[in-house]
Amino acid sequence: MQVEKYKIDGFNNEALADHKRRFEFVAADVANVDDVLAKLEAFQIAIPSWALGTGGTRFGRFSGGGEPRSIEEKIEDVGVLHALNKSSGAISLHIPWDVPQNHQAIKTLAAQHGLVFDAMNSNTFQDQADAPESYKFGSLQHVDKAVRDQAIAHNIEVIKQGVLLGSKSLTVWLADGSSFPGQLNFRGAFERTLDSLKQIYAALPDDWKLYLEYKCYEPNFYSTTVADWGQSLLYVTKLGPKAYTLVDLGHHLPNANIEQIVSLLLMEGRLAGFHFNDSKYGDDDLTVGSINPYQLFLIFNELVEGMDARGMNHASDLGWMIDASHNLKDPIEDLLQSVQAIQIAYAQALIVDKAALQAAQKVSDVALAQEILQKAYRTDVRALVSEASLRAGGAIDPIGAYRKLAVRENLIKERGEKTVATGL
Ligand code: RM4
Ligand code: MN
Ligand code: MN
Repeated sequence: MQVEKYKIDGFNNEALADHKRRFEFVAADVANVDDVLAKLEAFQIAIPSWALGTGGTRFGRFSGGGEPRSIEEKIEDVGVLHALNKSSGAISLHIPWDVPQNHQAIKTLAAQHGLVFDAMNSNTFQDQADAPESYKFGSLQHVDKAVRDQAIAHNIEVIKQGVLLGSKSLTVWLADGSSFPGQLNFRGAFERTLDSLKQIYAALPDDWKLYLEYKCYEPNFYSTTVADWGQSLLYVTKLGPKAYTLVDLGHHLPNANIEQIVSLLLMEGRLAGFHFNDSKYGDDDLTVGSINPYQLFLIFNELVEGMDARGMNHASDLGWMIDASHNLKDPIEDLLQSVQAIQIAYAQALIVDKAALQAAQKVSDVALAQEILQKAYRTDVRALVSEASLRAGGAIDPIGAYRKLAVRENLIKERGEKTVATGL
């Protein structure tokens, strides 16, 4: 299904007067408002193909109605998101959950919805029915060369699929590690993993990047072979200039200072980009901004500051992706909320008075520095985000429009009440 522009316009007309009043109120206080709006309009956040169905936990899965049954329907759902917010212009595929059969047809369909293909994700954390080797004891780290070779070949196959779709990056997340002390020789596991990664890296086209994600625990509970940003950085430094460290917000130990990690990775030119989500306890994959929006703002503050220091393009020089799964909510509504939370944090970071902050830092005026950051954080920038969406042809209030236009009801009519998407 497609959300027609005239329907969005109709919805916007009703909300326009109220929106204008709120927009003018906040815009009056923002010196660089046109610059902020242009940056917000340019900023696109990729949607992972596995987030469009209702995610499960290890205890169960409660599928919702009208879930996409195929890669084509997943593209349509991202198309719905993008039509409403004009900021979800890319899709990130997980192989083998979503394997395209006809790449040209898939590319054309995506283009019809204004979408491109973002990073490709390999999967060596689940066994596939037709695969001879098992990943029970790891993939790229495995002691058995036959298993490593299978995992390497899979990653190279994912690159090939991505080339056909116009993607430019491969994200490698490894479940590899150990669950009990003594199970693994850490140095041996590192060396085997590095060797496997080198073989994958060698298959990367010149204009591709390899994103190496880290995660402190789970599914292994004692050690993870790419456990933290230091370990990821060690691998990518040894691999070469096309390898970068990917930060997934949920992959840290509690209370980690993620904004500092981001700042230093950027300084070293090794930050790949993000998997956005939020969490309370572990890798909870909750809606972005639902638990700790202040942390998200602080991360964006470092991103904007660090990218500007290196003269980087905010929209295109890093990979931006949501990595969340929705156990309770309508996945499309949840993704709309996540994208909006990212835009809010980004807009707030853009309106930080950087000159004043630097001046306060120079004289160690701690209280003033805090005031400057919190002034931006406490500004209600939602009308700026709405204005950017409106100017780009999207909805003033994407979730309101989604509900008013009864998109889910229509999807259920089209696809049925009992459909199950591939994914987690
Ligand atoms: C992992 C990690 C990966 C994602 C899988 C589904 O925890 O975040 O990026 O692909 O989950
Ligand atoms: Mn992730
Ligand atoms: Mn994760």
